[in-house]
Amino acid sequence: MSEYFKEVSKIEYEGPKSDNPLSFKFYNPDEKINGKKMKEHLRFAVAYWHTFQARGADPFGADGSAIRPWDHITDPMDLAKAKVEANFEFCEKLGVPFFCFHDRDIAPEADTLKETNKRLDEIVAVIKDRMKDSDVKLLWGTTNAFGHRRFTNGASTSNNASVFAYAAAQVKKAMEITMELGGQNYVFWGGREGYETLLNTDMKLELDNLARFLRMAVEYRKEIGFDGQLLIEPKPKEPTKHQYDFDTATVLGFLKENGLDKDFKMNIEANHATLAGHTFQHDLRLARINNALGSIDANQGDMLLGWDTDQFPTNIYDTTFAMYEVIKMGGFTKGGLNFDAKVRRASFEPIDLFYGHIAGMDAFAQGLKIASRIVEDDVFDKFISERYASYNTGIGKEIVEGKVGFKELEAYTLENGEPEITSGRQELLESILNQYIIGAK
Ligand code: XUL
Ligand code: CO
Repeated sequence: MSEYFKEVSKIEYEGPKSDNPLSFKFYNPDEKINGKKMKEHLRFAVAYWHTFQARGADPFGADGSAIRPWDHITDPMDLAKAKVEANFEFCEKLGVPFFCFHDRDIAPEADTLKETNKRLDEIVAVIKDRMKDSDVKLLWGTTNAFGHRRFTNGASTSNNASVFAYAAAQVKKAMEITMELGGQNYVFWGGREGYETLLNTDMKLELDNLARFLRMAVEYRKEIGFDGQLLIEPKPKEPTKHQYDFDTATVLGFLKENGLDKDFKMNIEANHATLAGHTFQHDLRLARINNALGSIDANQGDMLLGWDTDQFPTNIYDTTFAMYEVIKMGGFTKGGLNFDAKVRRASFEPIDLFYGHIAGMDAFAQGLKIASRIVEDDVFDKFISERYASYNTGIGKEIVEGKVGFKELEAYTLENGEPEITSGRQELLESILNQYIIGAK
């Protein structure tokens, strides 16, 4: 077995004051937070595509800048096998318990679907074999039905029925291998499921076909007995101008409209939420209160740029708010925190892959610690319940219980006159939050 990251040994927790860049400052996997180990709260995953496939390319440098320890391997299948080894070594050295992949990340596409599936089987066998002596597991699998030119006009929302069929065949196989590898979830990210112009688009048919496609996936999941969660990952734009799975609210409505809301949960990505004009926490909250928060793609965007920069998450406010939602939903069941994040083009050395993940893991460990103190002290929830106390008694209670209508409310208002309103205290709450963020509380 080859070792790809020779300069790195197992990353250990050394505490907040350590100067060792290859150590955790805050992520202490076995430390208990509210009776549960950090590693069980956080359930980190490495994204195969960013870590083992991405080359630091951009529209002005398509060749990429990355230097990788497998660059000397030229045969595509040998390279795919090398990346399996590199993945397990990387996850084990970081102590990351999961990884995630698209079908085309783990095995290169061949000339025919039959040949491509054969290649997948060969690599799946290698992964399965390696899993035997490793604790590293598969968090989720997905399909790349957006990269190949056949998907230029979409996959399940393509104008071409044969493309719809191709995508279905691909999801079928990807779901099978996800199940074979013990994957705990299967993700649908829309890829090119959207459109550029209504001058050439039958929007109604495309949306109906998307629902038909998801229904087929639900049926096939049942048929093969896959017990992983099915997740939809919303994103508002990029690659298409109008992505159908715009944000959590849109997806929830779509699922309800099509009777699919019991079958799917959400995989919320930070950078996708912000591209939709929401905060990360907004989408997490909306999913949580609808019992639909399945898993998280942990990254962050650049607020000055309008595209999906997929940076490693280092913003402690965001990781705190995210872990607040996770704690409030009672923790992940099958989901986790997948680093759908890539190192910058200028961070081209293999070691940067470690620095990126360490930064993200430490930021989420801090977020977890801070959020759990906030939950424990009941700071904001207490304020919120007092703020809405008028709905607990009197007319408020009657509104909530559906006992009054417009006529009764008019009579109430005529009798009681002008309502007394209260301050929202936003600035006070923000400064209390800062006390938690800096660790004073
Ligand atoms: C694209 C994105 C994908 C999905 C999986 O923006 O986030 O990598 O997470 O297809
Ligand atoms: Co993602």
